[in-house]
Amino acid sequence: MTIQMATNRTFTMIKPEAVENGNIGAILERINAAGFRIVAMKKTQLSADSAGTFYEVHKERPFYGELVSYMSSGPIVAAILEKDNAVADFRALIGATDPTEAADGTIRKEFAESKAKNAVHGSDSDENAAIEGDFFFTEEERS
Ligand code: IDP
Ligand code: MG
Repeated sequence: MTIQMATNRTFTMIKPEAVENGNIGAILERINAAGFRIVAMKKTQLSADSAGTFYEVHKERPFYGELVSYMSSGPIVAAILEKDNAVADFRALIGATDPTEAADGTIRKEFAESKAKNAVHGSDSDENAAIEGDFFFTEEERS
């Protein structure tokens, strides 16, 4: 029997503007090239209610309303990714929240339009990676 550690997983979304701009394939290619395995993946659209729940931790931030309406404005691709040190390595791959501050070679530097429309989501901790993956995928889909 093999025991799988949950700590080598992260969760990502390809955000509405990146889907709209036809960048799903290019972004997935970057994710694969960086050594992440796709555990689960789906294209779907969040309702305003679901986006509000997903981003509830940001409820008090001034951009919360803008974020919720943007994230429910069109289809997204949600995925659970696996790799050693997944959370930190994925944050390094996507780069800073604001693409003008993102390092060269990062996904946000290449694909993001703005600090709000920044192409991809990446979990910020192992705990949130598990919560966010559970939000989109059933236990069967995650195994
Ligand atoms: P992160 O996605 O790099 O972890 P967070 O601070 O967790 O950044 O913010 C969540 C999301 O909210 C960002 O990815 C971005 O889409 C949006 N956001 C963050 N800061 C701003 C802002 O100052 N204006 C507009 N949208 C923002
Ligand atoms: Mg965050």
